[in-house]
Amino acid sequence: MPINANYEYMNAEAKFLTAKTDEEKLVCLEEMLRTMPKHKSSETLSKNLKTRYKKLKEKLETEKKKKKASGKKLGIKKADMQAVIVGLANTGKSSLLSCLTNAQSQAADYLYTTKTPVLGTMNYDGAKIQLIDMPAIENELCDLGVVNTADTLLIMITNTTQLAEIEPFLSRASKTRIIIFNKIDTLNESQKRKVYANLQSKKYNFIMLSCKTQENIETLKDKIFQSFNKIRVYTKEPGKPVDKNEPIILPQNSTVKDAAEKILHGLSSKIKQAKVTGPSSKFPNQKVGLEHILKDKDIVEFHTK
Ligand SMILES: Nc1nc2c(ncn2[C@@H]2O[C@H](COP(=O)(O)OP(=O)(O)OP(=O)(O)O)[C@@H](O)[C@H]2O)c(=O)[nH]1
Ligand SMILES: [Mg+2]
Repeated sequence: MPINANYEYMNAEAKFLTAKTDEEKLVCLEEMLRTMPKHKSSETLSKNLKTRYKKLKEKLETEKKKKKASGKKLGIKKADMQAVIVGLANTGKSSLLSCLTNAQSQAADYLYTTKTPVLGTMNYDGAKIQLIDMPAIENELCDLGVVNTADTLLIMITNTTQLAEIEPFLSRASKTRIIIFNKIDTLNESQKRKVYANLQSKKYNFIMLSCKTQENIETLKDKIFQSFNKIRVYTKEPGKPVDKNEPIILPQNSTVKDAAEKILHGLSSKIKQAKVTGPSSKFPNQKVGLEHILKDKDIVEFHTK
């Protein structure tokens, strides 16, 4: 059908036919619609082009939405206590996750091994702490949304100069930070002293360790738990042994009443007194009132009479 197409239209059509991506095709279709002759005999063509344009645009928009959603899907369900391991490539983030949790995150001696966040749970005498190993922070695969919402940042370095490189990525992230200097097995005593003095002078909350030899890993676990300002309280039924697997996690300075409320949900008024054994008690099985302030690792026995 002769539509007396002009040069511009022919050119756009040629481009359309050789376009490789949908995005390119969409641009060409736009151009064809704009330059096509507008008269009676070209109405069908115009209709066809418009339909194709609309369909292609819709397809691209759905793809875009899907991509966005997959970023959100990573959207890890946040636990009560969550810490994220961040740092430059190859510093040992994935090795640390494997040291602290049962999760296995692939570790290797090349850059950008980790491509998506990997979750693990650190069991700290029954307290479950969620740890997330992230792709290297300078890599675009690193989802800063996850980093920004974590309670505690574990900033992993193997050289103190890396801190300045990491900082720009953390402008919106948690203020609770633990600097972890890894791979101390590769340093001699004098090098270690220098690193220590440097981090100390900046008043960082820091620790120097080795994922390879496990040196100081246990101390790091203590530090991570302390960063949340929570306490573990173990409850016990009269005459039964204490269950060390399921502590109640409470904010620091919580009382016996708070602990009762957490397990009895509104029925805490039934508790008349409690017996406490542990750091907050003067002696084992000390009888205390509901306003008694608990400490980490206390064992509480509730009495309704
Ligand atoms: N000598 C020594 N090597 C370590 C230590 N921790 C990790 N490595 C090694 O360092 C390399 C990198 O470790 P990864 O755990 O993959 O590092 P990563 O930070 O997760 O790396 P990306 O995911 O690429 O950002 C591996 O070859 C590890 O075996 C350590 O304490 N000492
Ligand atoms: Mg990794």
